[in-house]
Parts: sequence; C-alpha cells; structure tokens
Amino acid sequence: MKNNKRQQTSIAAIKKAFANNLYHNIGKPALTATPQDFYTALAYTVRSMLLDKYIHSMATYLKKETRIVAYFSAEFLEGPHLINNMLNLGVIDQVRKAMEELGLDMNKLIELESEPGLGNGGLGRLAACYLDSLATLKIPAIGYGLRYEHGMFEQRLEDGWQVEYSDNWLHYGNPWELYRPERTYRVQFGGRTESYNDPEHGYRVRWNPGMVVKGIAYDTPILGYRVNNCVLLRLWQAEAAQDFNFSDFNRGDYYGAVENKVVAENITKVLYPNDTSQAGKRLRLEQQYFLVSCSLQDLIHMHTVMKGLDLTTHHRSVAAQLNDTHPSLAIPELMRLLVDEHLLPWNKAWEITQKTFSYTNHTLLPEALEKWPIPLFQSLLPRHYEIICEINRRFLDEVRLRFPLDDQRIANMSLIDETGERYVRMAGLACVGSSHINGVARLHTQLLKDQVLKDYHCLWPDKIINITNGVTPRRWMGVSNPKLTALITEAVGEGWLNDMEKLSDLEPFADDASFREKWYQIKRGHKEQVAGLILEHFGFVVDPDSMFDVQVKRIHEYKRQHLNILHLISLYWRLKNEPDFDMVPRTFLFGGKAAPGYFMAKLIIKLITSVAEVLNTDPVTRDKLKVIFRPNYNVKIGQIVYPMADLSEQISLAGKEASGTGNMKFAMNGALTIGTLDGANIEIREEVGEENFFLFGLTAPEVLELRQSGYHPLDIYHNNDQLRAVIDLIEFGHFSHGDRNLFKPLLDSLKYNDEYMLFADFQSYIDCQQEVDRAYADKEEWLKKSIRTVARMAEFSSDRSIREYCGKIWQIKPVEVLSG
Ligand code: 26Q
Repeated sequence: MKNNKRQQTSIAAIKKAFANNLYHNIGKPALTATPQDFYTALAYTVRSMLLDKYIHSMATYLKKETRIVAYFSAEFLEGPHLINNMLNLGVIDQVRKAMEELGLDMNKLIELESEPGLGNGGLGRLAACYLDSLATLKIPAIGYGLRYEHGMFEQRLEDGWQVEYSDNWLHYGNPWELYRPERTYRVQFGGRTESYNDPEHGYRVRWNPGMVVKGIAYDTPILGYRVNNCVLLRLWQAEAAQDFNFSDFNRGDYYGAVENKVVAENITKVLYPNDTSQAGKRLRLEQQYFLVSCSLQDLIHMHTVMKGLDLTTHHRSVAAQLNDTHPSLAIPELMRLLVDEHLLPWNKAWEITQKTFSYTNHTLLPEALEKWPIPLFQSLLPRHYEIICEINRRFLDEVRLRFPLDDQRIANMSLIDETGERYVRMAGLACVGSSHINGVARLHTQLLKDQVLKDYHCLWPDKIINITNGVTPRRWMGVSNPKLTALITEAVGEGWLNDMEKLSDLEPFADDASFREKWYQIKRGHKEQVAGLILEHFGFVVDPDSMFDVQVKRIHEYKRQHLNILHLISLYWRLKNEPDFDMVPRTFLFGGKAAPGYFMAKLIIKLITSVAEVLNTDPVTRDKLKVIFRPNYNVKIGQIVYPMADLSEQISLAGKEASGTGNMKFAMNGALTIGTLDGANIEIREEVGEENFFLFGLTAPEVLELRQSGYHPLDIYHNNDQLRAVIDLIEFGHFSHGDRNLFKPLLDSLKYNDEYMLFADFQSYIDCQQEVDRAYADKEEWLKKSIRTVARMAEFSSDRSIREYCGKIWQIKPVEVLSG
C-alpha cells in the first residue's frame, strides 16, 4: 500500500496527481480548465490521499466484535471539506507549493468549494464537530442524515430586509461523496394495517403501504486528525421506486406517469430552515421517517448480512444517538422492523430498542418541542401510530404502578397529548425508548430535570445526564486561524490540536511582552483583512484599531440581537448629546439568518441594517461607531469571523440557550466574552476565570422569580432615562426616515410584554459594556486576558465531549486502523 502512487504526498507526486485528475477525471487540459475545474482536480487529488484510510477503516469497523456509534441527525452542517482534509492529512504546505509551481493560488482554489450547508445552525454544526472528534479519537462511527438537494437558503439583503434564495450546493458536483447505489432501501408510507395469525408467532400485523420510496446512500469519508481512522457520513437521497408509470404513460397521461417520481423525490429536496418552532408539515414528517427507516435497515443489514450475527444481539453492534427528537421515529421503526418483519417477541424487541438508543435534547423552548397531530401522523404512518400506542400503554402501566391514582402525572407523561387536539409527543417517545437522555450544558441539564422532563426524572432518576457541548479545534483553530495555531505551536509544541490540555502551557506566555505583541499582530492582521473586505463589499472604511464587537448566530428574540442594538444606539445617543462622553471606537458586526416565516426576527435584521445606514454616515459618530450586517452567515464566513473578533456577544436571556457553541469558537480564537449566565457561558466563565469574562444580567432563577412576581417592562422604560431615549429614538422614526410604524411591532412587544426581558437586563448590559470599553483601552491587560482565555479552553474541545459520550453512554473504546 505504501507504494500506492495516489497517496504520495511529495510536491512532485501532488503535481502529477493533480494533472492526471484534471485530464482523466474532468477531461480538460490546463489550458481550457476553469478555476472550478482546478478546484475539483485538487479535491480529487486530496480525496485520493484519504481513500485508503477510509477503506481500511470501514473494513476494521465491520468486524464482528466491533461496536459502532450511529449518530442519527436530520442535519450535518459540515462546511467545506478540502482545507479540513488537508489539515488532517498534514499536507497543506506541500499542496500550497505544488499549486504554486503550477501557477495556481491554493487559497483561491479553497475558496471555490461551495458550502455543504445541510443544517440550520448549532445542532447541525455540533453533529459535524462530533464526527471530526469521533474519527480523531478512533471511535468507529457512522453519521446518518439526509442529502438535501438544497441546503440552508442563501440570505441576501434587499432594502435592508432578508430575502431568501435557494441554495444549490451540488451545482458543480460534489467530489467528496461516493455514490452507493447498491445501498438502496425501500421506505413505505400511508396505506393501512391488517392483522393476521402467524402459525408459529401468533398475532401479527401487516402494513400495506400506499406509497413506496427508495433511499439511496451517498457516502462521505470524514478523516480524523493525523490518524488512519475515518468515520462515514452516509446521507440518504430519495428516489421513486419506479421512474414512471407505464399504464399512465400508455394512456397518454404524461404528467400522471411521472407524478410518483416527483412526489418521492420531494422528500430530500430541501432542508427546513426553522430552528425553533416546528410547523407540523407532512413533508417534514416524511423526511424524518425516511431518514430513520433507511438508516435502521442499513444497520440491520450490516449486523445480520455483513457480520452474519443474530438480530437479538443488535444492540451490541450499535449505539445509536438521536440528535434531538427529529430522528425519534427510529424507536417505533426499530420495533416495527423487529416485531413485524423479523417476528421477534415484543418484549425482546423492546429490550433491544431501549439498549440501542440514547437521546440528546437541545432545547428548553416549549415551542420547539416536537409534536405531530394524530390525524396527520396516522395517515402517513398507520403502523407506527399503533406501535406508539402500545409502547404508551405499557409505559403508563409502569407509571401507574409507581404513582397510583395520580391522573395528572399520567396525563403529563402520556406519549399522546390529549389536552385539546390530539398529538404524538416526540420528546416523550425519545425519553421512553432510550437508555440515556442528555442535556448539552450543565444549566440546561438541570433545567431539563427540574422543568421540561421533571416527571421522567422523577420516574428514572439516573437516566438524565449532562454532556456539555464542544467544538473541534481542528476546524475552529487549525483551519480558520493558521497563524494563531502556528504561534501557539511555537509556544507549547506540537500535538495540542488533539490534546487541548497541552494549551495550559500557554498561560505563562501571557506575561511575556514580546509574545503578547505577536498575539496582537495576528488579531490585528485578521481585522485588517476584514476591513479590506468591508471596503470592497460595502464601500466604507472601518478602523482595524477599533474594537471588533461581534454577534453571529441565528436571529431570534431569545438570543437578543436587539439588546445589542439598544446598546449601540445608546452609544450613538451619548456621542451626540453628551459633550464629555468618550469611548473606544467600535465596529459592530452582525450575521445570522432568520427563519423565513419568523416576522419578528426579520424585523430585527431590518432594525440592524437601518441603524447601520444612519450611524455609518453620520459625520459626528462615524469615526467612533460602525455597524455592519454581513449577509449569508455560514460556516465559511464563521471561519473568517471568529479569528477577527475582540468581543464575543453571548447575551441570551438566562435559561433560554441550551448551550451555545459559537461562544466556544470565539473564545478559542482569543475573543473575550460579554455574556449572561446561560448555557455553556457558565462553564466557560468558570474555566477562563471570572476576571476574563464580562458578566451581566439576571440569573435563571432570578428570571423565574421575576416572572412569577409580575414583570412590568413599561415601568422600567419610564424609570430609565437612557432606555427611554433609545426606544424613543427608534419610535420617532430616526432610523426609518420618519416612519413610526416600521418598528412598532418590535417596540410594542418590548414595552408591553418583553418575553425575553431585554428591559430587565438593559442597565446591567450597558454598565458591563462600559467596563468592556475601559478594559479594551488597556491593551496589554486585554491581551493577557485573551491569551489566558485560549489557554483555558481545553474543556470545550469536542474531543472531551465525545470521550464523555463514549464513557457514559456508548461504552465504546478506540479501535486502531492499521495501514493507510
Ligand atoms: C424541527 C421540526 C421541524 C422543522 C425544523 C425543526 C428543527 C430544526 C433544527 C428544530 C430545531 C433545530 C435546531 C436547533 C438547534 O440548533 N439548537 C441548538 O443546538 C446547539 C447544539 O446543542 C445548542 O448549542 C444551542 O443552544 C441550541 O439552540
């Protein structure tokens, strides 16, 4: 294998492989190749270097005794593969030189990769970070997801409003995936069930579906960092079981003949761009079922056919993790496959099922808890409805035994919501069918135990555990910030990118003035580069010496981008009205998408862009304040943004953000955080030290208390001059060309309801920002804080998270992959 030409990583070998790929795979000589062709040729060249590792990994993972993680997720937000694979292979320098010698700029080619944006935000990106860590830690794993033809929409601004355009990430083809038509499964929908008597197995049910769709596998190898291990990302694409109907065709009904094909292929057409409230749409339920049915059939095929094992030991082959409730239909689907298709007894099947699954919860927001109207559910999945009813009957018997005569508890815990219109409750289903339930940060897990899943916690006190999220330092430091990575390596030596504890050796360098200067220059370089991009795209100058104050994440009221805006308007107001007021110049940067149907979030974007328009051109303030909304925030842009940030805004109302992961990415790149005691902020602050974290706002218990005792935002408005000045400025049309109606819905919701308590946290936030201002003015002290922050981020590597999943839930140990 070592002599395999494709794997050679010398500059000469890379050049040769590149030329070969261009000619033989793309079919062009260099003379007529487009930049995109060059990118694709390079992608094939790098892919060749990892395929051998991939093939050996798969062979190793399919050994009889190997247990494998199956990560079920409706979203995998991978971001670009090329640069990440080069980093993990350790070939960036050679590739750069090889391209140089061919007269090509590697960085320009890297930029041409279109973003595989198959996720909304945190949850999808977490799945991608976890695959990276699974591979790096040598844990056998498959990520199961959907190959959406159109991923997350492209966001553009028109007149300051968000407008959505469809994403077409597959337009130029996808060199990273391997088409696997031999991995095809049939998925059924609709129709009816009928019972029959099996002479050997007794009462059984048969499902006669109304429609059948095929699921076809597309495999993407995910290579670990400097190891031979790859994990597999297997995404399913829906296709019609039959391309067209001949009898319709022969009757001359040409549209009818292809209708089935259109309906079937719609299933993986597009990613739903909502990350909170669920719409209850039939197509979304079809997607969820399609994902789990293909994946489970695939796992059963591997266990029984490829490994030749008995189904009753299926749970020893697989530890399946449910990434939120989106794939929780896996529970009734595995029951159906075991009981109806493989004729196992119910009790045995239930034991296998419970031992197979675990469930990660990612939200506390009540509107995000999935539930499906029974008529819809039953018409699409009649057999699964029956199975859920049977699971529920047995489960509620267990509850009754423990808590006799407690009807309220029974009603709360039932998998069927019968308080009004009837629904299937997916979180309940996921809890009942899993061996473990986990939250994603300490506070979040505590709130699950105390509130959302209180009754389940009461019944099974050991079932809910915490595993705080993490992010991969390979992508979020190594790929996105190579200069900082090199400087850290200079200081602490090699090997810290997959052993973040080594970063603690960085701490003493905080006291080294020449090291601080280098640290500063790297940040400054990123800021200059971004200032250049802003000049190019927006046409105005920002000062790279100003403080870069950044909030990038999905736009949502609970994340409170508008609190950030209230602060910056207060600065504007003071600059205009207080002759003695002075401040460090700041550049405010925002990025994030609003769910297309979420009016208030879209209005927040309009507010940001409207404020920007006024501030950036006001001669009195424009040297001190700049505001930019960067459209179409995604993984690629994240990689540019985290390294240039000075200040990271993590300002959700306490108790609302399950964890947050952007908070970790900023801190790993040396930004300091201003934040509330919410999600993982709490743990980040504990790790980096309170002196290196700007804390403000109510705590989660204080939020609860205030709500119970009666919260009156209007009183705060009347009693706080600064807040009133800011709100009135918006209200009187200062940022809307005199239009007093534009922002009225937003202002009214704050004044008369303020669900997310911006007014309650306003003064505390303003005061804290003043502290930030003072701290930033002391450059050397700020740099010390920045260095110490990075040195203390080991806890937030996804490697730590994955080790915890392995130890606490999956019971899986690393497996060496030889050769490669
Ligand atoms: C559900 C049903 C129908 C349509 C869409 C959805 C849907 C899709 C995506 C619901 C939620 C999501 C995504 C949620 C998400 O990203 N949650 C975030 O997860 C991160 C990783 O754990 C946390 O850090 C964030 O705090 C949490 O908001």
